[in-house]
Amino acid sequence: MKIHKIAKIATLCTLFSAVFAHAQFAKPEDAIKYRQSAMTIMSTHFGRIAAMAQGKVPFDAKVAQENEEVFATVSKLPWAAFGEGTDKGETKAKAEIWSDQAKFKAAQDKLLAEALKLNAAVKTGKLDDVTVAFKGVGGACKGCHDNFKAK
Ligand code: ASC
Repeated sequence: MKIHKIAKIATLCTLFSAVFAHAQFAKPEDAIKYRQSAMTIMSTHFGRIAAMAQGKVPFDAKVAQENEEVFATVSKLPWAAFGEGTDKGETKAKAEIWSDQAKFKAAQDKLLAEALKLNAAVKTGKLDDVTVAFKGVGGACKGCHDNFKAK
């Protein structure tokens, strides 16, 4: 395939994905519900790892891995649902999400980086490793909530 043709296809792919991301949700309230649902799933599965890291339930490496797997996947999802016009309604999302998008993006990247460390930690099967990574992820959750989520 000729280079210019590949470039053309790449451009079209970018355009379509941008349009698709915008058209992913029919209504702003759909986006709000979607991102809140994803956060609920994240919290549920992270919470099961947290319980082990905090010594509230016995450590089970397999259970930690299973929960991390769901957390890792779902933690990629909420961000596309913070589009323009989704700042009003049943949401605690602060205006700063849209007025300081670079900072909000950095907070997402921080979470995804910490989630990668949690992935490595659960694979070692060692509670000490999981505990360290758990704190990293928890800190990323809290940091973002402090800046971007209303009380
Ligand atoms: C959770 C959860 C959060 C974060 C946050 C970390 O399990 O539901 O929102 O951790 O409490 O400080």
